Amino acid sequence: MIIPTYNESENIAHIISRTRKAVPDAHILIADDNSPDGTGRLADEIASDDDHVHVMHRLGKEGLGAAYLAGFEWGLNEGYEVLVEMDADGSHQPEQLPKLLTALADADLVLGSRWVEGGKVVNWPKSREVLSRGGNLWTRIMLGIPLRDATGGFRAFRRKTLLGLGLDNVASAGYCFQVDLAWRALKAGFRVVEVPITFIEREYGDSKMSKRIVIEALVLTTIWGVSHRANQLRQLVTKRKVLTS
Ligand SMILES: Nc1nc2c(ncn2[C@@H]2O[C@H](COP(=O)(O)OP(=O)(O)O)[C@@H](O)[C@H]2O)c(=O)[nH]1
Ligand SMILES: [Mg+2]
Repeated sequence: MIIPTYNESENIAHIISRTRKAVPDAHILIADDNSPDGTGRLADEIASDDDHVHVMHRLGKEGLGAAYLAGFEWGLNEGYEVLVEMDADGSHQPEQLPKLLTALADADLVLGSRWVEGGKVVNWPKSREVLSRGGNLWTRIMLGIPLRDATGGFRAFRRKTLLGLGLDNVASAGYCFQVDLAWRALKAGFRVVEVPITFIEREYGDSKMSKRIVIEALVLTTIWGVSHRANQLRQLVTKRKVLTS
């Protein structure tokens, strides 16, 4: 399980202990971007007493996407068969991970989903809900994909799925990193399944969401969508030419 952290000193110990209890066999990698609040040091202390906890110290804040890419590379090199993404702030409940892992038996990628039937958000301001629902609607329309929650970050990948996504040229950093990976999985023909989760807004620490992250997501999904549609149109025109000639 890869847990990216930036200034999560109030959450780190609790999320690790909950995760260890919920899925005792799982190994945890904390991918910390040199948090000024000492999250990395706290993680080191926990790791020194627990051989299932590992810590990756990165040089500085580079965004969620970069931290996950580094974490995936580590996990793939270590030979793990399943790699999981989860936030550190308690929004994703490790107690729900077994449900995701069960679904992975018949899937290549399982998305914890707030917006399928049975999924929920708790304590989210209306503005965040509107942003998430709107962002997902936009993504569905632009990319023509059937996913209800393509921006979420509680996910389980099979090793072969990650290896088939072409991670070398992923450049997106914020939410659209999650959209990017889900879309790549669909385009590569992998089975992507959504499982309802209850997302609980953090009690401690601050969200790192910013206007920049939202704009990045909007701009990139639009560019991807337009070029995808242009490709579809080109293929259609070529097919028609072949048929009429
Ligand atoms: N390593 C790393 N982790 C990050 C970065 N930005 C956010 N995170 C982590 O990603 C997870 C989700 O971020 P959060 O701020 O809670 O986003 P929100 O839930 O959308 O408000 C948390 O565990 C954060 O600590 C970053 O730049 N680097
Ligand atoms: Mg959060």
